[in-house]
Amino acid sequence: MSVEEIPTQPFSDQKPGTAGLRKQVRIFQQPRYLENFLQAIFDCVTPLKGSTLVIGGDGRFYNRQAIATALSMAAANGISRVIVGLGGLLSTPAASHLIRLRGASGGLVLTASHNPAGPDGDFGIKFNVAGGGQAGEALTDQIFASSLKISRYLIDTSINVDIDRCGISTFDGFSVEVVDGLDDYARLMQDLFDFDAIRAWLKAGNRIRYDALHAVTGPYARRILVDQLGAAAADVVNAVPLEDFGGGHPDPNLVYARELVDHMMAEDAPALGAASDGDGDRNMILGPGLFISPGDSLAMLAAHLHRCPGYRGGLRGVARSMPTCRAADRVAATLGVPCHETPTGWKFFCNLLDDGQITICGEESFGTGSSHVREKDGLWAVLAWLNVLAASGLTVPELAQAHWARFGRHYFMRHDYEDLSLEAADAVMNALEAGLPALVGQRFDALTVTLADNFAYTDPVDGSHAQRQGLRIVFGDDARIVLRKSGTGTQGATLRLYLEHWRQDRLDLDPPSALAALETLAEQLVGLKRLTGRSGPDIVT
Ligand code: G16
Repeated sequence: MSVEEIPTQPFSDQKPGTAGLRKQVRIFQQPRYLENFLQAIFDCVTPLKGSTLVIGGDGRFYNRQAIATALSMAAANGISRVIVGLGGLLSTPAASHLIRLRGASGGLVLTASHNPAGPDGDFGIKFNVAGGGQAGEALTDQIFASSLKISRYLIDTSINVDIDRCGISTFDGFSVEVVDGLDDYARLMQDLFDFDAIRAWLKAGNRIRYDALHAVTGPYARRILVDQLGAAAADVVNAVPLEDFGGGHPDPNLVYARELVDHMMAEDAPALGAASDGDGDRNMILGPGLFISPGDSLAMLAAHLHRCPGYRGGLRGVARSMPTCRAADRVAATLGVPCHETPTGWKFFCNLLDDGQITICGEESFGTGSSHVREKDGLWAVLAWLNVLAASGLTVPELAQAHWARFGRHYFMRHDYEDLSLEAADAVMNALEAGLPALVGQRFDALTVTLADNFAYTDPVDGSHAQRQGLRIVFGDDARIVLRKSGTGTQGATLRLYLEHWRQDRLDLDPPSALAALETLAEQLVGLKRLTGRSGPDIVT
């Protein structure tokens, strides 16, 4: 071992956002940029010394270089063992699982999630703590503070490991174990779901179409859906992970997974359509001719999860992020379990999961997960749906119709205004916030504002406070308009407008028409188009 201490100067822009540090690749490629951020982590997270660290990423461009640097710096910073995914690949949920399974003190998850990849795309680093969850606000603040005063980093360039072969490489006081992350993850899924029932369901002629969007879940889906469950190999598409995700945008939604959507809207659509994102934590679910919104998917899974072996004991509680529609709240109320409303960001679910207060949680941004790991989990959601369909004998449209008939339907849409200047985005937020108090009690046709505020959250486990988490205008149980600034973009600012309208009288509308009146009201109250000068949103999901 030959540890070098390299002098450096701080960068001012290494503040982690909603899910770690996400930047354009070329920013990460600046000399010392990656090293500084990694050193800031090693300096803050002292339990890493002498213990185990997991490293893996979604395989995007720069993954391999970043892993090589991280290994050299881990060795120099006194970490005793690093577990790396074969080829540098680990889906985000598989990394979370590996951290838990191997009792690691933390993990580096190298991903910019659903953001495009390649030399002109994005890269990112998340630090996950022991237990598998994302670093909380306090730790990320410390890491940022440390990045601002960094003056040196430690590196041992003699560490050279072939990450394309499973096995253990030993150095003086340091070792690197390369593991096939698929094995452990597939075993976990087998413990949670009834693979026999799913196999029989597929054998009976039900088909699935799974689109991995050329990102990390391809090999996982092939192993589990094709090899273990018997789906046709041709039904798992875009399954080879590529460094640039095939030039696409690996975000499983109605816009970026268009090919899958078209397939599922066609005459001979299979029984279930699904896609996952760059790092495998997001999911999109479709039935023949029907898109299941993430908020509905959370609610429907919450209502049926007891059909899966890993959840036979029922749910302890449910949680959803604030902008996510309130469909899950109704299911939780019927089950007699609590439903928590948290700020956007999976890290806010982790304390509730660790404390055993919830079993399932989800977000409107196509994230669903459970207590099995501390990240959202795309393939888990797909397997949960498959298990529920196999066990209930219902089709996706039958299950959805029955759910809405029982609970009513939460029509939901999100409008994204991307690449705004920070000033323009702040001006919209500030203008709305200033007007919120005056809105309470006002009536707009059949809707009356019952609450209008900037959402704040007190963590019931550790008492920590998160303030200014998004502006919401609530019309009782009937409707909501929510506006928040994205925490994951890498260019300018993105504003997200969320529209939700609960209807019991009409269950068969298409969301744009069900939400047309609320959309007009949102423009009247928020004035996004007026204040930004845009003619409409860039993306509607
Ligand atoms: C990340 C977080 C999610 C969060 C999402 C929100 O997702 O992990 O918990 O819901 O960001 O993004 P935004 O702030 O842009 O609305 P991911 O999949 O990008 O890691």
